[in-house]
Amino acid sequence: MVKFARNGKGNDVFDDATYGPTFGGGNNLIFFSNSYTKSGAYCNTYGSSNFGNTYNTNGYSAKTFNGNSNAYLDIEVYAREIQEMNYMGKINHGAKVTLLTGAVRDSLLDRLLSFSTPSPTKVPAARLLLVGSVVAGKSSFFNTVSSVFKGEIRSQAATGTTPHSLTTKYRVYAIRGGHQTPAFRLCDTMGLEEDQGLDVVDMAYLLGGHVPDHFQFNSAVRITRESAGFVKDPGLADVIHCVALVIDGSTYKVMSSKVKEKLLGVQTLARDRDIPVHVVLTEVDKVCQDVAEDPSLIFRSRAIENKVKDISDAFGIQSNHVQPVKNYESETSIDPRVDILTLNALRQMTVSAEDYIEDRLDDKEVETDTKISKMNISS
Ligand SMILES: Nc1nc2c(ncn2[C@@H]2O[C@H](COP(=O)(O)OP(=O)(O)OP(=O)(O)O)[C@@H](O)[C@H]2O)c(=O)[nH]1
Ligand SMILES: [Mg+2]
Repeated sequence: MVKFARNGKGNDVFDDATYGPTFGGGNNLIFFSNSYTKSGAYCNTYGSSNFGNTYNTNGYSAKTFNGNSNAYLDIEVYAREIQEMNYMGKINHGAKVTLLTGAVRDSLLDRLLSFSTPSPTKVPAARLLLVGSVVAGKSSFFNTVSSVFKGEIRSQAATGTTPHSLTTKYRVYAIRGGHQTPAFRLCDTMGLEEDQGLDVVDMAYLLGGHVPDHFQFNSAVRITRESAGFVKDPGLADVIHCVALVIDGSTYKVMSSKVKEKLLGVQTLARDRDIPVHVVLTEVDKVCQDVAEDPSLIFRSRAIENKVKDISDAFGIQSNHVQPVKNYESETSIDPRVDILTLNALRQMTVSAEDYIEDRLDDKEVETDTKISKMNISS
């Protein structure tokens, strides 16, 4: 190995439509020129070497390297493509190289920052409800989203491992940070437990937008119309527009059947109201060691593929609505590979929320038209 110092004349390396990757302003090293021909076992690529122009070669010449010949025995050509992550949420084993890079992260972030609901005046922000068992990673998901948008690790919501839900207040979080507040809210709830915590009536009120921000949950007392701050007449802006069932992938197999029933109950309530339901599959780093080491391998992991399939079958949710994520929990700085998974999940949910809001706005227009036509008939 020899190192050539640049002499500062520029064009150290550049791309050229005819020559391909080229080193040196005086074409110190050109590998190709126009086309190549095959001659016996060799390929002549019509490259050339003219050392010493942009690099100080310390007396080495083209002859030293290749005997002044640009004939090759073997040439390998690599195409590097930056493809956006497989939005289908499917494990794509056949995918070539999925680069979970800063560029992809930035483009997803931009999309979410420019997201707006179909009617920003009537519905300023899409409300995404996080529901799941205790310790599923609901509050951590909010913290992760907040970290992604703020560009540094944040831990606004309390998280931790406790026998009963650590989150006891309903919180409707806006993601503040940077220059913009994206047009979605994450609604964090108390964890579902076997014999206490939220029940189906509480959930119906949550979905219907009757529960105010900062509402203090009480495991022993059901939410009623008399509860503090109960929103009696919620509008389209107050209701939930998309439900995310937050499921810890590492403990899903041992999830109690009662909690699972509660989750299925929430799903039924949502479906009865045509509210889209997604799954945010957390703690996938504990499901697959490879993913723990490199989160970009998430869509290549057989273990995670199986987990997505199990959950998709058990809940009857299409697999592209089951989003594996890795929450920030002990990291000290953000990682584009983790950010992309989070942003991808959010993108899926906001798209579904958008569809739901659009449908409801259409319903309202039909209602108004019907009322007007009835008034015309009666007058
Ligand atoms: N390794 C790993 N740990 C996680 C992940 N998500 C959450 N955790 C950890 O799991 C624990 C519980 O997370 P929380 O976010 O508090 O869970 P929660 O669903 O809000 O729980 P409650 O509010 O108690 O119902 C915390 O110790 C987190 O650090 C993840 O993706 N990977
Ligand atoms: Mg919590």
